[in-house]
Formats: sequence, structure tokens, C-alpha cells
Amino acid sequence: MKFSVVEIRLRPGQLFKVVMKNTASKANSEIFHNIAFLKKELTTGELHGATSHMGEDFKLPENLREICFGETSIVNPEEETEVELQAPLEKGNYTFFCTIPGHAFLGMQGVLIVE
Ligand SMILES: [Cu+2]
Repeated sequence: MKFSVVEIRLRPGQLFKVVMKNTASKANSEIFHNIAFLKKELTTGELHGATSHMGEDFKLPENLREICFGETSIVNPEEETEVELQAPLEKGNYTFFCTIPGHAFLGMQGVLIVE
């Protein structure tokens, strides 16, 4: 379970489009995913801790919402969504990840590098 893109490099403030496609087959999977972009870099352990208290509606917990600058909707197998976002203005590394509990821990995370 991982993203096909795990590293994104952008200029400060650059606009970018995220296309999120769940390539699992409906016949074999009911697992859905999303992507959230954070205003800072978190370790896998921090992500795991932050998402393990998520409610059944899979909305981001308050502590993550405060540091999130963009997210896709939740995508079911064989479905696709997209969202246009703007990179942070400050250079640095920023975590993006799937907020469904356990998914970041299994590998659904990456880094947005603003340089
Ligand atoms: Cu996921």
C-alpha cells in the first residue's frame, strides 16, 4: 500500500494539481484512500499516533486539521479525484499522507519539498 509518487519538488507558492486515483479493483477491495498535505514534516510514528484517534467519518482530527493546508476527498476503488493546491511559501520539507488509520504506517506517505 503506497503512493505512486512519494516525492514532489516545487517552488515556494507554486500551484500544483494532485490527481488521486485508487487503482484497486472494486471486485477485490473496499479500501478507500485520500491524501492530506501538512504544513510541516512528521515522522511515521507521529503520523500513526495522530491518525489512530480518527473518528468513523474519517475526518481529520483537530490537531491535524490545524496543520493541514490541503486534502483530497476520499477515493473508493476504481475512482479518481483531483484538487488544486498551492505549495507553502517557506522552503522546507512537508509531509503528505493518507489519513485512513494505519495507511501512513503501511507506506502511504511522502514528502513535498519546497526549494
Ligand atoms: Cu490509504
